[in-house]
Amino acid sequence: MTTMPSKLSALLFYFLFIASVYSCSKDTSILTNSETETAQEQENETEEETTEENSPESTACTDPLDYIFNEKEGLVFVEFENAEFSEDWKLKQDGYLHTGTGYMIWEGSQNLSNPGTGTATFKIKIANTGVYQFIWYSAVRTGNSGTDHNDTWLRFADADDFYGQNNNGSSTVYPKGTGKTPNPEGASSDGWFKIYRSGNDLDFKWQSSTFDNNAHNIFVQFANPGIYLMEISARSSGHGIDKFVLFNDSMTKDAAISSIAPSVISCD
Ligand SMILES: [Ca+2]
Repeated sequence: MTTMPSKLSALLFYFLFIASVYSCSKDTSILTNSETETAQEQENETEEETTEENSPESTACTDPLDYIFNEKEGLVFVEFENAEFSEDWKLKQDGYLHTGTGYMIWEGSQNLSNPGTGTATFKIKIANTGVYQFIWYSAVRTGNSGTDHNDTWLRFADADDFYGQNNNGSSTVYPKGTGKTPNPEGASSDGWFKIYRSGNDLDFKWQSSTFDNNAHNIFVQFANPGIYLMEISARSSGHGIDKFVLFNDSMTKDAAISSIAPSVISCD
């Protein structure tokens, strides 16, 4: 065993001590920076997760083509403008009573005999099965006659039944093209009913009738829970539609049309 001169030994010890202190100090500094970054990253991740969790519906539910209107307690209440419309349907917000973001009006050519032009589709999710009455809130916005510019085509092709019935229930009619009879007087084709409002009070009101000069109310039967398609297509120019309801016999017509909360919209 060799012995180091005491002066050299002391110098070496001093050097090692300094190196050690410097090293520790540096490690501490790195650790602190590293911890800060990690904490910042975690904070960012938390913010991102919170944002994603808070807004899945608002980010996913911006396209009207994806909208599903959810029936609740026997009622469906939809703002008519909440669908994808072809270009000749116009959204209006002028001085007529309406709710939501406005009402839609057909400004294209008339399609008095042929449904299928200027279509829009609404997906209705039914939980409570049964028969629902259909009524929309519409207005004559062209001319001064209550019998012109007062109708639009309507079809429920995948429902279990779709028919018109007079007030006392003594007459039931089915759209032409379904194979079911009898059919209404007036225009009907390929499963579509012409749905009109009548009277010379031209402003918005709740009425949906079919069968010329013999008003029949409109009913739809949904036999199973699920999503059904409601289609509209343009007939009269100048017919404005603001909203519609479907309601079953658990509520009155007055209760349905005085609803103020639209059906919850979910998405595909
Ligand atoms: Ca509306």
